[in-house]
Amino acid sequence: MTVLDDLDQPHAAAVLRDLRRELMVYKFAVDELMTKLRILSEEFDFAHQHDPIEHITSRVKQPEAILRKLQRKGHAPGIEAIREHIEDVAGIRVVCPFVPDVYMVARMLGQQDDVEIVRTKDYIAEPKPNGYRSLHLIVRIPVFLSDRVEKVKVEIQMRTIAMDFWAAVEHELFYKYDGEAPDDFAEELRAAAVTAADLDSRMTALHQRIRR
Ligand code: 0O2
Repeated sequence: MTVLDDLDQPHAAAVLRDLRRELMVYKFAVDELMTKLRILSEEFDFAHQHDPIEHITSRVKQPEAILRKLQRKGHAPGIEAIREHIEDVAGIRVVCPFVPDVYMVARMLGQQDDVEIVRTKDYIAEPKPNGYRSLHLIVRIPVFLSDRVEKVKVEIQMRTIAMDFWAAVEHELFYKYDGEAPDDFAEELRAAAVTAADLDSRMTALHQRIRR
């Protein structure tokens, strides 16, 4: 249920069309950041014979999903409310081979003049109670339009391949169970997250041995 359900079909379509137009800047912000990340990946690989990025994905949230989230958080619909309260309209996921790569890529990105780090949540240093690990950055970058410059927030989730595997499977399992998972699930998932963290440590140790 969103505000759209209270409107007749032509009005709902008009609201969605306006919203899609306003949301274009989020796509441009994602495009800019994807280019920055690809440059870091390629240039670092050339200079150091190691690519710190395994792969990158991105998405811009659908207008209906944004309106639902806004409503869930108790805010009236509108672009201003979206800008202020929804920080993951634009999302990028950076998957790295090793844990040190995650922090290095985050640092290299944060050092760029036009990238402002608004907030960092380090779920690698402090995993969530269910075992979820990732480094989350909310960044703000300028998008240069034909008649103005807009500062746009993007959520960047950074994690290793092992963390990504765990998060993807956990999401799939809970989606299937619609949040009503059997009791022993939580403990199993936490244990699997510890195994993934152990795998990360062992792979990083091997990588460091080879580099030496
Ligand atoms: P989706 O469908 O991936 O976008 P917010 O809810 O964004 O207002 P919060 O709760 O502080 O604020 O956000 P947080 O903790 O930074 O997490 C936001 C996103 O991280 C989630 O987005 C997920 O993508 C991911 N995430 C966080 N915790 C977990 C977890 O336990 N398991 C998995 N698989 N992913 C997680 P959304 O909007 O929930 O979902």
